[in-house]
Amino acid sequence: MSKNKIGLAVAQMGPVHLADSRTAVVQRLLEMMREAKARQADLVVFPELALTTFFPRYWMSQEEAETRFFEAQMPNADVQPLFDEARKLGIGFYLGYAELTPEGRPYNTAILVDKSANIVGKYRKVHLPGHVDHKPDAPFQHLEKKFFDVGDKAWGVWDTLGAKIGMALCNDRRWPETWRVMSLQSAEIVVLGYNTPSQNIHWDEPVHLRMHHHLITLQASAYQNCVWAAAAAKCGREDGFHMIGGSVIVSPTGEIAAQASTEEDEVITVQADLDLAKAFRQNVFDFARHRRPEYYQLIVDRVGPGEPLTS
Ligand code: ING
Repeated sequence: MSKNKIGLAVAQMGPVHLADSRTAVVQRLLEMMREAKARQADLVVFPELALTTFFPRYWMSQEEAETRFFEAQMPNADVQPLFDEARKLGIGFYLGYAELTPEGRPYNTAILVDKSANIVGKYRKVHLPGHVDHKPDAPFQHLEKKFFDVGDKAWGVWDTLGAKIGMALCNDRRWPETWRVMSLQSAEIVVLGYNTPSQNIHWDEPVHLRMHHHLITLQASAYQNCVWAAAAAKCGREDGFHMIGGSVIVSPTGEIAAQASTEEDEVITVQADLDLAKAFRQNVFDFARHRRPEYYQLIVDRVGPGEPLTS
């Protein structure tokens, strides 16, 4: 990492099948961590729920889900090799996993780990998509609203690894509020993992739109908030259920600086120039000079659309 640059890597994961053990998954993560380090990365971003298959696609009891797919400790014996390797290599990482707290609360969680393998930040997913009921006629379920509690705090920003880094998870990226809360905390980089099914179970959505919406969301949000965005997919066919790839590193200009081209384990890297955002922060998006929060009240006051304010 030079003065104003940070080596940014995204480690996209191909499918994790029900039969894949956490040990086998961690071996794949280790390989990509080493490759990221070999490419001078200071931080490597792994996907959401990286240690298991995307289990919210299956109907099961909360107890079964927590037993099979949640982590009661972090780190734990399965993932300790990842922390050990990070310390040995001197690289930080973002990891998404299903967290079961000591109090028994279930969250869709991500952690930010520094080069000494300390967990410096934790984020619990706020925007939970999907449903709580069983949809037996659907090709698969999307039960994040059933298996996870809504996160217990807003998006944070941590000054670590030489940059101010914010964390989000998957569906969060579709909501502009996610990004603004972090850019108002002076974030320079936003990292996130995602598992995005290519098929929509609610209506017959053209499949190309999944990738289109994924990319425009990240490009617009990076530009409008003057941040680098690094997004890691878990993708491909997990036991036959397809999820989009398209892992990407987007610059504060809104341009794609690196993008995965497979639906397998794949590392992409950029030496991210943190000064690239300066011109945008000092001009177009000089928040202090141009924003008018006194007119934004509806954004906080209303959950859904209401009556026009005009009489
Ligand atoms: N997955 C999807 C995502 O937001 C989704 C769910 C897809 C919601 C497309 C709306 C439209 O990328 C997760 N895990 O949030």
